[in-house]
Amino acid sequence: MVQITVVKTKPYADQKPGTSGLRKRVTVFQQNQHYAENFIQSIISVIEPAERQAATVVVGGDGRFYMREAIQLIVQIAAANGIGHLVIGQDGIMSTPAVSCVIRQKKAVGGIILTASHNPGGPNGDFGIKYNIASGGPAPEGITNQIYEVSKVLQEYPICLDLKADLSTVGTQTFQVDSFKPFTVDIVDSVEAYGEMLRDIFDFPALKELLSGAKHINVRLDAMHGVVGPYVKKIVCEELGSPADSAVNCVPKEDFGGHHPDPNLTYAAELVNSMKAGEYDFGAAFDGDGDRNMVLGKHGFFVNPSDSVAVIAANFNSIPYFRKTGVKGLARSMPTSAALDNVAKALQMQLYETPTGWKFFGNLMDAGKLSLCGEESFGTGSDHIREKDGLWAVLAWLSILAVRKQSVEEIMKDHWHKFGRNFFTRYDYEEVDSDAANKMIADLQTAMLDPSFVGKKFSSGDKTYEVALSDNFAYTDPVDGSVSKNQGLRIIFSDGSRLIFRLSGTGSAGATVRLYIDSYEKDPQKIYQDPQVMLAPLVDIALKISQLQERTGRTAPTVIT
Ligand code: VG1
Ligand code: CO
Repeated sequence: MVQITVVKTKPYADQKPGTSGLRKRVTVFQQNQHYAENFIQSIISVIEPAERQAATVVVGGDGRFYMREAIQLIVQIAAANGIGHLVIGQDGIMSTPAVSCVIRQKKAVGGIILTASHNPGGPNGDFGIKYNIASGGPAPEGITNQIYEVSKVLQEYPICLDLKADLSTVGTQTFQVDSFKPFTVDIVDSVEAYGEMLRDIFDFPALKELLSGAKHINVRLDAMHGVVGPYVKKIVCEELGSPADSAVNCVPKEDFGGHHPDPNLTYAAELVNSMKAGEYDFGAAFDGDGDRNMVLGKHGFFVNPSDSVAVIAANFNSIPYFRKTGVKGLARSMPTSAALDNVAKALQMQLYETPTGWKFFGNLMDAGKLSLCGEESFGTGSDHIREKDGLWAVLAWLSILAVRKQSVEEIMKDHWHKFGRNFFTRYDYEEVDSDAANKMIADLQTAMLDPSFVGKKFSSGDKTYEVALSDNFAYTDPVDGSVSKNQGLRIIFSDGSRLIFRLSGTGSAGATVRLYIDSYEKDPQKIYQDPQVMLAPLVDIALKISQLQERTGRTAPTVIT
């Protein structure tokens, strides 16, 4: 019989979940007494006590430093709160999309994901905890607010200090916990359920032919030492026959080899460089927890994520899942370029524009209004689960290559010809002084919301843009009517070009300022231009209006996408 101890604690004021979970430096979790315990208890507190004995909760993480300790705390605290059943990935490993899949498959009440996603790891890096609900999707604001409210007043939590689960062996462990029904912990293979799901979505024989048949293409997949390594190895290499050396950095590491596990042109430079020689036809990288993807063509031809989801939408017939279910609607986050809107118009599909963060897509999917969506931040996915899904996006692209028998570059260029091109760039200024960033945004908002701002003209070089609309984006969920305000400052010019400013909700130190620029061009003479050249006047105008450089002391962004 395992005893329950009630531990006295003091609440923390800073456990408000951000865009996707609570993210802090590892040292914050380690050095503050009961910091992780408090947050875990706050999550479990939102599960109705009457439901707990019959409840299943899924637990998994991206393998980063401190994950194992956190999982043991979850086991001990869940048991002491009367949760009946946990399902945990072997060695704690489970990608974010796989957790979403397993929550749905097991009809769990929710899942806890140990990850700070694309943020660096290791003893001096970041740690994070996300909570997903029964649909498999990230907890919506209503729930994260409840978690936050509990965390601000928490005085004690129950814990089974003597309980320790063996995470390494697949199988069921049963514990007798004081006054409750037996508590069971199921350790499951990290890949199996997810792999099975993909087999139902895609045409595996066709993908196998593409990757290992007589006329196969060569791919290079970079797991960046994140969680997706075992999934790529098992599914793409073992099952679809891609050579073992086509997948690199596939062993999850606690510190991601010292890098940012962030699939963009800056942090996935190793992949970009290895693609340049032209040895590979297709390349992809994933983030720490496996929900993001970056797609590259031969010689490193870059597919912007905003274009990626538009291409998948335009070619949905290449994917058996969509042929079966049809495409019920499309969606993108507000800062994502309007490339998807053009496809929606052409195919006469409904297009939803949501705030940043995957949690806003869930209700639309549950209501049968949305099948395919994406974010500019390298997130692409569908209603097969309720998270963005890196490997799914890669198999979606490979399915299109298999059907069209064209290169990534040909498919992309053909798309721009047909639909026109949305030139898009995002500038990230990381770890800026918080006060300076907040003040810049506040002052910009004051200036932008002044009625005289609409109609103002801004020029750079020979380009002039006139403001047609400026606001702080607010979203009313069409399904439950909930309203989310302050989701980003946007300036829309009369030609449809957009400037967007927002502060990141996933950083762990200081503030990250994001500037997004989207501008449409349909002139076939201009669609192959370099986005940085095309967008230079708008960048210039954005920096002028916001005085970003003067206010933050940054002359250049940390990352350009
Ligand atoms: C960022 C991205 C957002 C994404 C979120 C979580 O949020 O902009 O599009 O959904 O990260 O992605 P923010 O608030 O920093 O801009 V993940 O892969 O880090 O869970
Ligand atoms: Co992620």
